[in-house]
Amino acid sequence: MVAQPRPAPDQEITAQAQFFAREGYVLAPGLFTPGEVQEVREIFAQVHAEGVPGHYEPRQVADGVQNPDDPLYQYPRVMMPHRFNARARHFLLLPRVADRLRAFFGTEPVAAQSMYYFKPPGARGQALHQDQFYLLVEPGSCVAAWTAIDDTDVENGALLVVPKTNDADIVCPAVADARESYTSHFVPVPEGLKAQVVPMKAGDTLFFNGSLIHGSGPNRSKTRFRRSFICHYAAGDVRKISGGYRPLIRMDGTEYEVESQQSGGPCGEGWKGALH
Ligand SMILES: O=C(O)CCC(=O)C(=O)O
Repeated sequence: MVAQPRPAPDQEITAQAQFFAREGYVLAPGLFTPGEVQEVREIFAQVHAEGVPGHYEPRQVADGVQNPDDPLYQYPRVMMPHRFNARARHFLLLPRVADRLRAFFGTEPVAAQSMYYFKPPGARGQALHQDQFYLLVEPGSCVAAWTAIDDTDVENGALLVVPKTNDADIVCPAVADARESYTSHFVPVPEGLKAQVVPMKAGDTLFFNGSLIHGSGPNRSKTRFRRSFICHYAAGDVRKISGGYRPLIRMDGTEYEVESQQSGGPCGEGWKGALH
């Protein structure tokens, strides 16, 4: 029998929204069915096999480093798959995700970004950072929906979050340790707070606020990938966002045009935001 999505009673979503408002993140277990997880794996195995110019080019690491010994040289992330793959777009706009986002934003959401990380064995992680630094959503902030496509744990580089940093200022990042992180930006953990690992099962979705400090360590497993489908959203009254995320998409699939953000945010006018 094909597994069906678990019904989501209103109380479950209300409890998730309360936790999200307090801690800056919340786990929605089993939001994607095993069949959907398998479909997502297959979509991106095909993307990897065929490549997609401008969105997925093996042998290019995000920060532009060309090192054939780096596992990310063969398995870089896929950027904006909803722009070329109808099923990726379907998963970006999933009604189950939209229901949660409505509760978290308190209004209708719009979609800004999709990504897929393979994170193969031996791959570096992504140093602690804040998504709103890149998206520069105005007013308010963005929310991520990070869906595990494999079980994740400390060994294969599960996501790390710093609870309660959802109200933290967006800071101009320091330089990350390039041995541990393939991205160069690093936001330190504020005094008195701690980063914690969020182990997840394939199909679980972690929602988190755009100010929340989060990231991941390297995949130290010898054999296990740590694949994830990652989407970003803004509240439907958003007026500005970093240019690369436009046009936004309403959850009914129609386009929603907003202005390009001209403010450089906390790093000043030289920084105009970039896809993160
Ligand atoms: O998946 C990861 O390792 C980190 C992803 C992340 O931090 C992000 O998408 O903002």
